[in-house]
Amino acid sequence: MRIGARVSVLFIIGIIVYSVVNVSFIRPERNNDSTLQKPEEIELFQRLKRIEDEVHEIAINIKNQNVKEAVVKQKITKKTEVKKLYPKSALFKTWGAELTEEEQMEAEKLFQEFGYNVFLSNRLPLNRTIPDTRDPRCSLKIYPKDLPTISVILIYLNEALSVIKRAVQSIIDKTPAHLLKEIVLVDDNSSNEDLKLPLDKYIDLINKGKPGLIKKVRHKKQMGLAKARMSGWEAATGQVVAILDAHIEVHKEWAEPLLAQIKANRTTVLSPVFDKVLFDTLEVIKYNPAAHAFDWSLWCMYERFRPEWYKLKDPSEPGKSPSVMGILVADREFLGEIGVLDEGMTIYGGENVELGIRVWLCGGSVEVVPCSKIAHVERAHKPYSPDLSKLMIRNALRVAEIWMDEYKSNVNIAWNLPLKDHGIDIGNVTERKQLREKLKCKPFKWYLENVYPLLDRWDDILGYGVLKNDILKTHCIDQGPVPGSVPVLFGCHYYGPQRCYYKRTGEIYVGSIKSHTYNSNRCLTDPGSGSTVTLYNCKYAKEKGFSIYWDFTQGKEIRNKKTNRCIELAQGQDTYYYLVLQACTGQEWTIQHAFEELKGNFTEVKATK
Ligand SMILES: *[C@@H]1O[C@H](CO)[C@@H](O)[C@H](O)[C@H]1NC(C)=O
Ligand SMILES: *[C@@H]1O[C@H](CO)[C@@H](O)[C@H](O)[C@H]1NC(C)=O
Ligand SMILES: *[C@@H]1O[C@H](CO)[C@@H](O)[C@H](O)[C@H]1NC(C)=O
Ligand SMILES: *[C@@H]1O[C@H](CO)[C@@H](O)[C@H](O)[C@H]1NC(C)=O
Ligand SMILES: *[C@@H]1O[C@H](CO)[C@@H](O)[C@H](O)[C@H]1NC(C)=O
Ligand SMILES: [Mn+2]
Repeated sequence: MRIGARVSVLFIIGIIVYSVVNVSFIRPERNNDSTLQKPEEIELFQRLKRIEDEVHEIAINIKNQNVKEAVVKQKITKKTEVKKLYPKSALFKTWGAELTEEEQMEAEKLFQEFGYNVFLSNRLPLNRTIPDTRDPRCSLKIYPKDLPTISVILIYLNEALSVIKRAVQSIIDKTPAHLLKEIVLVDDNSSNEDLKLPLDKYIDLINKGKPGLIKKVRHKKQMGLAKARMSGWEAATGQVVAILDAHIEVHKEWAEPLLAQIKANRTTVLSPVFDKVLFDTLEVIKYNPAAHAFDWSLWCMYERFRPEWYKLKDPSEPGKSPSVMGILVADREFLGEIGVLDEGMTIYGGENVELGIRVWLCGGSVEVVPCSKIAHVERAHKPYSPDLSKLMIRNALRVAEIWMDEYKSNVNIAWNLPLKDHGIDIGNVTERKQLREKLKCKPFKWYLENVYPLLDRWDDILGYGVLKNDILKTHCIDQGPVPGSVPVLFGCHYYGPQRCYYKRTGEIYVGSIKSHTYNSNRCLTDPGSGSTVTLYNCKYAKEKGFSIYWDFTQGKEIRNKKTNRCIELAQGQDTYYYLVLQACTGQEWTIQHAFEELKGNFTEVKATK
């Protein structure tokens, strides 16, 4: 797996924050228009798409560079000297040079509304040909004849009509008719007029030829993603359900490999592999298969498969995956038996992780199926700037509370929330906890050991958050300029660059913590001479035998175990305070959140994992 695949979405979002914070050393102001509104008020799907976009942005790094199919032929007549009306618009970066001014205006307007090129979509055939991006071995596979039937559920909110039609067309064209039980369209209360009468007319037209093939479920109010998926599942009657977005086109033979896998074991929950459809040219870009996973903040991300999969040396084979990224295919009844989806999850984020964990712990498994491919349209612009993290936190805490046992505090650590009294309402979890009991699901530890061993368990963390010296409580230890390895004292802003983690081993990480065992953190180090505190990659520093272990209890000094020097503040000639290493004078430090063990009275030791 290529490097890019391991980068989490959080990281990308982090970059935005960190680059402001770190490079220029300006205290970041929180965006006023990003203040949290009530979740119901937030246009759920817009945010869903944003997150997906970011996921796919990362995943483009793992695309096969050799794919060069330009499916989309722009057959717009050449005009001389047309003024570019929107030189800054992402839509016209590589596309649309030959459009008239009128056409540009129409295309830009549609683009602003939908975030992808609806102007072009409206002009492409519904049954356009897309390149076969599968591994060549896929077309050689032979699937059983008597496969289970499939209901395809398409969830949407204010999608462009031509995009939905193309999704439906591709499903009808590329799914064997005797296997396609129905297509269920779930409209989560779109306001788009196109999706009312015009879509109904299209449905009637298709149903005339194939009675009952398309069903429509329309929510009278916006209910959110988990509920939209639930109502699709409830309306479905096929043996297998595929719950998809509506801005997709399925590839040739997409259904058979999924159905064969479920026929072999009905407890297997599957995801196809998504290709990316560029928002401007609607070209299909091939993605290679990867597992779907997450970090401790429960942002989803691509992950390498388990070693066994690589040993097969056959990338057409299904691979076990810690979770799904959103799109899922499962035996309809089995999905019901294990509780379908947690309807207590309000906004996108975490609910796919919840499903993955639940499936694994309660007797099933999750796999990514490379021979089943789906082209998925990315969205370009982000018309709003919501505080995604606020929305994520609630769901992440809910998943942690229900499923993560003694590891649930890792979610608090990842989001830098207090261990108790964080004041975030996670809804009523009684029913889901009862479900877990009823299904006799395994402990979360089993999942970490057997399903997702790459997730670092964070067993030894005793304190986390910003580190402040009693002398100057407005300032915090900060990782300092990046690139660079000199931590500094800086006005507290509480973002990633100032997050510190004190471990039972004595290490102090500075500048956020990595969720995965294959990543390394940066450790506060006493270089032995001079007064400059230094940050080293912990794995490297350990190998080299550097002095990275510190004695610390809450409200006490930070003293190096080997050199006996302390991290302290010293006043320069300019009267400013600087972070230094020196002979201990008894300066006291406080870390923002501490487990009882760090508080020094040992009345309540951190649960051992
Ligand atoms: C697409 O549909 C049109 C009209 O039904 C048909 O003539 C054409 O052959 C189809 N193209 C493909 C690639 O199936
Ligand atoms: C749902 O749709 C109806 C009719 O289009 C509209 O009046 C109502 O405001 C919508 N509700 C939400 C929450 O969008
Ligand atoms: C189906 O998969 C589950 C989970 O991996 C496994 O425990 C079970 O033994 C499998 N059943 C069959 C019939 O292979
Ligand atoms: C939570 O849900 C359970 C079962 O659905 C119910 O018995 C309980 O009263 C609820 N708790 C609260 C605080 O609403
Ligand atoms: C010791 O434990 C108690 C109870 O858990 C707690 O209130 C207190 O803050 C802890 N720390 C110290 C230094 O007493
Ligand atoms: Mn999508």
